[in-house]
Amino acid sequence: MSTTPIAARPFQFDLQPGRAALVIIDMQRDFIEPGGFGESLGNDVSLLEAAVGPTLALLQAWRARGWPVVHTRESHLPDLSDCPPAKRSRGNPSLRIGDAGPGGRLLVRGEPGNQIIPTLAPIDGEIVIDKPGKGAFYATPLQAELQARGVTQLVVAGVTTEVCVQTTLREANDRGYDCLLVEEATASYFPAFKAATIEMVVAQGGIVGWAAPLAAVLAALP
Ligand code: C5J
Repeated sequence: MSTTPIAARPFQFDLQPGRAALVIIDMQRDFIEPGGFGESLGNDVSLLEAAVGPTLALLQAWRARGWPVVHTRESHLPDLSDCPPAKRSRGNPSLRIGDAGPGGRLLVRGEPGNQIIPTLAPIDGEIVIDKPGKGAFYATPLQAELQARGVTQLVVAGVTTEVCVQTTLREANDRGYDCLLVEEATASYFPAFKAATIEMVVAQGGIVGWAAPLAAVLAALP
Protein backbone atom coordinates (compact mmCIF):
# COMPACT_ATOMS: atom_id res chain seq x y z
CA MET A 1 0.00 0.00 0.00
CA SER A 2 1.39 3.43 -0.92
CA THR A 3 1.53 6.00 1.85
CA THR A 4 1.98 9.76 1.94
CA PRO A 5 4.14 11.18 4.74
CA ILE A 6 2.72 14.11 6.70
CA ALA A 7 4.96 16.10 9.04
CA ALA A 8 3.14 15.62 12.33
CA ARG A 9 3.70 15.25 16.04
CA PRO A 10 4.96 13.16 17.75
CA PHE A 11 6.33 11.74 14.47
CA GLN A 12 5.49 11.38 10.79
CA PHE A 13 1.94 10.28 9.96
CA ASP A 14 1.84 7.91 6.99
CA LEU A 15 -1.45 8.73 5.30
CA GLN A 16 -3.03 5.96 3.27
CA PRO A 17 -4.76 7.78 0.38
CA GLY A 18 -8.36 6.66 0.02
CA ARG A 19 -8.33 4.78 3.33
CA ALA A 20 -8.20 7.90 5.49
CA ALA A 21 -11.63 9.38 6.18
CA LEU A 22 -12.04 13.04 7.03
CA VAL A 23 -14.19 13.12 10.18
CA ILE A 24 -15.78 16.50 10.94
CA ILE A 25 -17.20 16.59 14.43
CA ASP A 26 -20.35 18.58 15.26
CA MET A 27 -19.83 21.69 13.12
CA GLN A 28 -23.48 22.44 13.73
CA ARG A 29 -25.38 25.61 14.40
CA ASP A 30 -26.15 24.48 17.98
CA PHE A 31 -22.47 24.95 18.88
CA ILE A 32 -21.24 27.63 16.49
CA GLU A 33 -24.09 30.14 16.28
CA PRO A 34 -25.69 32.31 18.97
CA GLY A 35 -28.92 30.95 20.45
CA GLY A 36 -27.88 27.30 20.43
CA PHE A 37 -26.82 24.72 22.98
CA GLY A 38 -23.27 26.05 23.28
CA GLU A 39 -24.42 29.53 24.17
CA SER A 40 -27.06 28.17 26.58
CA LEU A 41 -24.15 26.81 28.63
CA GLY A 42 -22.70 30.31 28.92
CA ASN A 43 -20.05 30.00 26.24
CA ASP A 44 -18.75 32.65 23.81
CA VAL A 45 -19.59 30.83 20.57
CA SER A 46 -17.57 33.24 18.43
CA LEU A 47 -14.46 31.37 19.59
CA LEU A 48 -15.37 28.43 17.35
CA GLU A 49 -15.50 30.45 14.12
CA ALA A 50 -11.73 30.11 13.61
CA ALA A 51 -12.09 26.40 12.82
CA VAL A 52 -14.58 26.87 9.97
CA GLY A 53 -12.17 28.00 7.21
CA PRO A 54 -9.52 25.35 7.91
CA THR A 55 -12.20 22.65 8.08
CA LEU A 56 -13.58 23.81 4.74
CA ALA A 57 -10.10 23.58 3.23
CA LEU A 58 -9.85 19.95 4.35
CA LEU A 59 -13.36 19.20 3.12
CA GLN A 60 -12.58 20.62 -0.32
CA ALA A 61 -9.36 18.62 -0.47
CA TRP A 62 -11.13 15.36 0.44
CA ARG A 63 -13.99 16.03 -1.97
CA ALA A 64 -11.60 16.81 -4.82
CA ARG A 65 -9.98 13.40 -4.34
CA GLY A 66 -13.18 11.43 -3.80
CA TRP A 67 -12.02 10.26 -0.37
CA PRO A 68 -14.49 9.36 2.38
CA VAL A 69 -16.00 12.16 4.45
CA VAL A 70 -17.94 11.80 7.70
CA HIS A 71 -19.97 14.56 9.35
CA THR A 72 -21.34 14.12 12.86
CA ARG A 73 -24.08 15.93 14.74
CA GLU A 74 -24.69 15.73 18.46
CA SER A 75 -28.43 15.21 18.50
CA HIS A 76 -31.29 13.50 20.26
CA LEU A 77 -34.58 11.98 19.21
CA PRO A 78 -37.55 14.35 19.57
CA ASP A 79 -38.88 12.35 22.54
CA LEU A 80 -35.41 12.55 24.17
CA SER A 81 -35.50 8.80 24.82
CA ASP A 82 -31.81 8.67 23.88
CA CYS A 83 -30.86 11.53 26.22
CA PRO A 84 -29.94 10.30 29.69
CA PRO A 85 -31.61 12.41 32.39
CA ALA A 86 -28.15 12.97 33.85
CA LYS A 87 -27.11 14.71 30.63
CA ARG A 88 -30.22 16.86 30.40
CA SER A 89 -30.28 17.91 34.04
CA ARG A 90 -26.54 18.69 34.33
CA GLY A 91 -25.59 22.21 35.43
CA ASN A 92 -27.63 25.35 35.25
CA PRO A 93 -28.01 26.26 31.56
CA SER A 94 -30.34 29.02 30.34
CA LEU A 95 -32.07 26.36 28.20
CA ARG A 96 -31.86 22.58 28.45
CA ILE A 97 -31.59 19.94 25.72
CA GLY A 98 -35.03 19.71 24.10
CA ASP A 99 -36.11 23.22 25.14
CA ALA A 100 -37.16 25.62 22.37
CA GLY A 101 -34.60 28.27 21.43
CA PRO A 102 -34.27 30.65 18.49
CA GLY A 103 -33.14 27.77 16.23
CA GLY A 104 -35.76 25.31 17.43
CA ARG A 105 -35.38 22.67 20.13
CA LEU A 106 -31.80 22.44 21.38
CA LEU A 107 -29.83 19.39 20.19
CA VAL A 108 -32.95 17.75 18.75
CA ARG A 109 -32.64 15.91 15.45
CA GLY A 110 -34.18 17.72 12.49
CA GLU A 111 -34.39 21.13 14.15
CA PRO A 112 -32.81 24.06 12.27
CA GLY A 113 -30.24 24.64 14.99
CA ASN A 114 -29.15 21.03 14.85
CA GLN A 115 -28.01 21.27 11.21
CA ILE A 116 -24.41 21.54 10.13
CA ILE A 117 -23.53 25.14 9.26
CA PRO A 118 -24.19 25.92 5.57
CA THR A 119 -20.49 26.44 4.72
CA LEU A 120 -19.74 22.83 5.65
CA ALA A 121 -23.07 21.21 4.75
CA PRO A 122 -22.80 17.57 3.69
CA ILE A 123 -23.32 16.61 0.06
CA ASP A 124 -24.63 13.38 -1.45
CA GLY A 125 -22.38 10.42 -0.77
CA GLU A 126 -20.95 11.75 2.48
CA ILE A 127 -21.68 9.93 5.73
CA VAL A 128 -23.76 11.82 8.29
CA ILE A 129 -23.80 10.37 11.81
CA ASP A 130 -26.31 11.52 14.41
CA LYS A 131 -24.85 10.74 17.79
CA PRO A 132 -26.51 10.98 21.19
CA GLY A 133 -23.20 11.00 23.04
CA LYS A 134 -20.01 12.98 22.92
CA GLY A 135 -18.13 10.23 21.08
CA ALA A 136 -19.06 9.45 17.46
CA PHE A 137 -18.89 5.66 17.93
CA TYR A 138 -21.23 5.35 20.93
CA ALA A 139 -24.72 4.18 19.82
CA THR A 140 -24.07 4.96 16.13
CA PRO A 141 -23.33 2.99 12.94
CA LEU A 142 -19.99 4.76 12.41
CA GLN A 143 -17.79 1.69 12.87
CA ALA A 144 -19.83 -0.29 10.33
CA GLU A 145 -19.79 2.60 7.84
CA LEU A 146 -16.01 2.92 8.08
CA GLN A 147 -15.42 -0.80 7.80
CA ALA A 148 -17.66 -1.01 4.74
CA ARG A 149 -15.37 1.52 3.02
CA GLY A 150 -12.08 0.00 4.14
CA VAL A 151 -11.19 3.03 6.24
CA THR A 152 -8.24 2.52 8.59
CA GLN A 153 -7.27 6.11 9.39
CA LEU A 154 -9.18 9.19 10.53
CA VAL A 155 -8.18 12.78 9.87
CA VAL A 156 -10.17 14.70 12.45
CA ALA A 157 -11.59 18.23 12.58
CA GLY A 158 -14.45 19.90 14.42
CA VAL A 159 -15.67 21.11 17.78
CA THR A 160 -15.20 21.18 20.61
CA THR A 161 -11.64 19.94 20.91
CA GLU A 162 -11.69 18.64 24.47
CA VAL A 163 -15.25 17.30 24.44
CA CYS A 164 -16.64 15.59 21.32
CA VAL A 165 -13.42 15.69 19.31
CA GLN A 166 -11.29 14.20 22.07
CA THR A 167 -13.91 11.61 23.04
CA THR A 168 -14.15 10.49 19.42
CA LEU A 169 -10.36 10.32 19.07
CA ARG A 170 -10.15 8.08 22.12
CA GLU A 171 -12.99 5.85 20.94
CA ALA A 172 -11.36 5.56 17.51
CA ASN A 173 -7.93 4.86 18.98
CA ASP A 174 -9.33 2.01 21.05
CA ARG A 175 -10.92 0.58 17.88
CA GLY A 176 -7.57 0.53 16.08
CA TYR A 177 -7.80 3.62 13.88
CA ASP A 178 -4.76 5.84 13.37
CA CYS A 179 -6.03 9.37 14.04
CA LEU A 180 -4.55 12.69 12.95
CA LEU A 181 -5.98 15.83 14.54
CA VAL A 182 -5.62 18.94 12.35
CA GLU A 183 -4.75 21.78 14.68
CA GLU A 184 -6.40 24.82 13.04
CA ALA A 185 -9.49 22.81 12.10
CA THR A 186 -10.58 22.30 15.70
CA ALA A 187 -11.65 24.82 18.33
CA SER A 188 -12.86 25.10 21.87
CA TYR A 189 -14.72 27.66 23.97
CA PHE A 190 -11.61 27.35 26.16
CA PRO A 191 -8.42 27.89 24.09
CA ALA A 192 -6.29 26.46 26.90
CA PHE A 193 -8.31 23.23 26.75
CA LYS A 194 -7.71 22.99 23.00
CA ALA A 195 -3.96 23.35 23.51
CA ALA A 196 -3.98 20.83 26.36
CA THR A 197 -5.96 18.31 24.31
CA ILE A 198 -3.47 18.46 21.45
CA GLU A 199 -0.66 17.83 23.91
CA MET A 200 -2.57 14.91 25.50
CA VAL A 201 -3.14 13.30 22.12
CA VAL A 202 0.50 13.35 21.03
CA ALA A 203 2.12 12.70 24.43
CA GLN A 204 3.78 9.39 25.31
CA GLY A 205 4.62 8.56 21.70
CA GLY A 206 1.16 9.39 20.34
CA ILE A 207 -0.87 7.61 22.98
CA VAL A 208 -4.11 8.76 21.32
CA GLY A 209 -2.79 9.77 17.91
CA TRP A 210 -1.04 12.48 15.93
CA ALA A 211 -1.49 16.23 15.42
CA ALA A 212 -0.40 18.37 12.49
CA PRO A 213 -0.90 21.90 11.20
CA LEU A 214 -3.32 22.32 8.29
CA ALA A 215 -0.54 23.43 5.93
CA ALA A 216 1.40 20.23 6.53
CA VAL A 217 -1.65 18.12 5.71
CA LEU A 218 -2.59 20.04 2.56
CA ALA A 219 0.98 20.19 1.29
CA ALA A 220 1.37 16.42 1.60
CA LEU A 221 -1.80 15.30 -0.16
CA PRO A 222 -1.18 13.51 -3.46
C1 C5J B 1 -20.18 19.65 23.64
C2 C5J B 1 -19.27 18.92 21.53
N1 C5J B 1 -19.16 20.46 23.87
N2 C5J B 1 -19.62 18.77 20.27
N3 C5J B 1 -20.27 18.98 22.47
O1 C5J B 1 -21.04 19.51 24.46
O2 C5J B 1 -18.11 19.04 21.85
